[in-house]
Amino acid sequence: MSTILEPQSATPGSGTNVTTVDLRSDTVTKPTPEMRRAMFEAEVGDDVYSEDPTINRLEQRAAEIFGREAAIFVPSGTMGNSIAIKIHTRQGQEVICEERSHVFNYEMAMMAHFSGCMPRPIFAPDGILTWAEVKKKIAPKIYYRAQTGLICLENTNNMAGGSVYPTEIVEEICDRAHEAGLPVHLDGARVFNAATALGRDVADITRKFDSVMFCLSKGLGAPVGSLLVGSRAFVDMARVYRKSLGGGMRQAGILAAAGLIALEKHTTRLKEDHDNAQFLAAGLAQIPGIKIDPKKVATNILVFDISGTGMNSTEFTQRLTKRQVICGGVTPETVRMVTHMDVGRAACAAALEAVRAICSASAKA
Ligand code: TLP
Repeated sequence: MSTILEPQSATPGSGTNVTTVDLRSDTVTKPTPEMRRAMFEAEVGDDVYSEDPTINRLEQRAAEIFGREAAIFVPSGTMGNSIAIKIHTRQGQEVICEERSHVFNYEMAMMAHFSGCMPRPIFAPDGILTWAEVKKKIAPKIYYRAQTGLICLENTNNMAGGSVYPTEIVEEICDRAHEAGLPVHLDGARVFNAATALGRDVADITRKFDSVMFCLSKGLGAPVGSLLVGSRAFVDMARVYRKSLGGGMRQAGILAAAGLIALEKHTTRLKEDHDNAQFLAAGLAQIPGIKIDPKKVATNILVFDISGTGMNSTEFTQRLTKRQVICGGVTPETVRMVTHMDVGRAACAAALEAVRAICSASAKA
C-alpha cells in the first residue's frame, strides 16, 4: 500500500465560497442557527473548577447515552485519544492499531511524544481488525520484547472508507484482550455513524471497550469538541492529563451548548449523509477510470481509486477545485469524499457532474 499523503485538499479556505461543494471532511460543517443561539444564551462558569453548568450537563448526557459512569469534554478528538492512550499504557509499550488509523497517521506521533509508546500497526482488509490478526501481534511475554499495552480500534474506520465494525468482531477482540490483561480503547470519532449503519445504539456497540472517544465536531455538526467516556476513575485521570496538555478550558459552556444540540438532535439525521454517500458511490462507479464498490460504502465516507483516469490525486483534486468541488487525496491513487449536513443531494449531483467532466477531459487529452 502507498504512503498516506494528505487527507485535506491543498486549498484550505476555498470552502467558504457558498457555491463550493466541500467534500473534504465532515469537520467543515458550520454551526446551525439553533446552535449559535444556544451558544449565545449558554449558562457558563469556570470548567477548571467543574463549575460550568452547560459543560456538566453535556458530560452527564454523554455518560448516560453511552451507559458509562462518567465523561469529559476535550477540545479535540486528537486530545481525547492522546489522553486515553496515556492512561492505558506505560512508556516503552506498544499500541496495536490498524495501519490506516488516525492514532497512527494523523496525531502528530502523540502516542510516542506524550505516552512514550510505539504503534504496532496491522493492515486489515476494509480496515476491520479481527482477533485472529490482533492476537498474532501481541508481544510474547519475554523480557527483551516491548510489551503490548493497548489495542486501539477505530469505528468507523475513516481512511478505510468509513467502514463499520460488526459488533461481534469488536466484542470478541475486547473479550479476548481482557482475558490477556489488555485494555481496548475506541477511537469513535464517528461512532454515531457506525451505530446508524448498524441500526443499534452507541451504548450497545461500545459496551465492552474500556474507553471511548467520540467527536461532536464531525458528522454531528458542532463547531468544536469531543468527549471521552469511561469509568469514574478513568475520567478523573483524564481530567489530570487534559490539564497537562493545556486542555483545561474556562467558560467552555459556550461550546458545550452547541455540543448538546449535536448530541441530542443531530445523531438521528446521519442516515441522510449515508444515503448521499451511496448516491455519490453509485455515480462514481459509472465513471470510466474510477474504481469504487458502492456495496462497501457503509457510512458517509468514500475512498476511491482514480488510477485509471490518467490523473494522480493531486491533479484530480486540483482540477475539481477549479470546478468548485473540493475533496482530498489520500494516496496518489486514491481520493476521499465525505458527506455531511452542509451538503445536500443537489450538491452531490453537482460534484458528480464535475468529476465526470474532469475525467472525460483527461481521457481525451
Ligand atoms: N479526522 C480528520 C483528519 O484529521 C483526517 C478528518 O477530516 O477526517 N479520529 C478519527 C477517526 C478522525 O477521523 C479524526 C479527525 C480524529 C480522530 C481527530 O479529531 P480532531 O480533528 O478533533 O482532533
